[in-house]
Amino acid sequence: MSIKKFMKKGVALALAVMLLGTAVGCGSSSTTTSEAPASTEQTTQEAKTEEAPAAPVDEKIVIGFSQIGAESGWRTAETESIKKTCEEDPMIELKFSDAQQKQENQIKAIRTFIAQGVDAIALAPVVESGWETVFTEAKDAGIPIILLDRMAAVDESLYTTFIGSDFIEEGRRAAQYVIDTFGPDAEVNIVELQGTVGASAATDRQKGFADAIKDYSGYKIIKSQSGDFTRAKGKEVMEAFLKSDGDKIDVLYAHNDDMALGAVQAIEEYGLQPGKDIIIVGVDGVKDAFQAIADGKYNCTVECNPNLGPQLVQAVKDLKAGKTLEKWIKSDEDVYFGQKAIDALPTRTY
Ligand code: GZL
Repeated sequence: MSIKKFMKKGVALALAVMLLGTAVGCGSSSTTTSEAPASTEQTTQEAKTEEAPAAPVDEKIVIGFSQIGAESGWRTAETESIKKTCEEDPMIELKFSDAQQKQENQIKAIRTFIAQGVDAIALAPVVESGWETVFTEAKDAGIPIILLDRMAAVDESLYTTFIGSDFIEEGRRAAQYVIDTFGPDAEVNIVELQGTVGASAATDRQKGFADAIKDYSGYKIIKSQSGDFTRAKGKEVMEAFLKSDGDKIDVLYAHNDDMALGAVQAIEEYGLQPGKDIIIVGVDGVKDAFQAIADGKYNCTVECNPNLGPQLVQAVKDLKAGKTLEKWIKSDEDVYFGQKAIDALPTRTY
């Protein structure tokens, strides 16, 4: 049931309760004032029976969630967080759709959710563009859209809130690790594995990193290409980088750990030592990156929190309760390298 319909039903019920309550209230005010107060429990019980029945508690909140796919460990962790949070909450029903990395599948899923009259639509938009029409359809149907972990390039009026990270800051943090490692006056050749072309996580991580190194003339990005956020593609693209620039490469900056971990394999097969001959910085904070740091094959991971289930469910409940949400519900994150990463490894959840 959409929130709009629920609100109408709720209003009708409230009116009924008021009319009923008034009728009962008129009768009861004479009886309750005349009777000696019973025990608290009994009074409470009497008070309850005099009130109209509460709204039915079995009204589940239905969330339609269009997930991008399962391209990385981070993505899988996000899916698990959302499914687990919903499964554990008796007030929530989750309708889940896996788009297999295709925007057209996400658009189809959104239209299905609209037809089903869900209370809210959650979407991790695979790319930023192409959402205007279907978001307008959801708005016309009175169904709020909650963006998860990536942004959509639409007017703010077409979505309720964005729950996710500051990707520009993540890119900046990755660059800061490199600057702290080599020093501001060093000559540093960097190769960059970009995420999915058109995804806000890729666009902004690239921007944040580039902005942070622009004042250091010795820092040069000598190659930059998309590895589509996957290990396989990250390995393939790194093989090409090594073929063209092998011994010139000082640093690999990857928009996610999965691509960087694929690149670690390529670097080893090429005959260099990942983490030593080539310094490696990724984003996400997946457990395998922490393990690679502990193994001396990786240097730094900038955390990006995928555990958005609790924030999503809370946001939908707040919406249903008529609350106004912040336009951006930002995730708190950290940067891990060296002994700090090794110490955190046993506690990592994804
Ligand atoms: C970030 C998310 C990105 C991750 C990747 O919020 O969109 O997509 O960094 C994932 O691992 O593929």
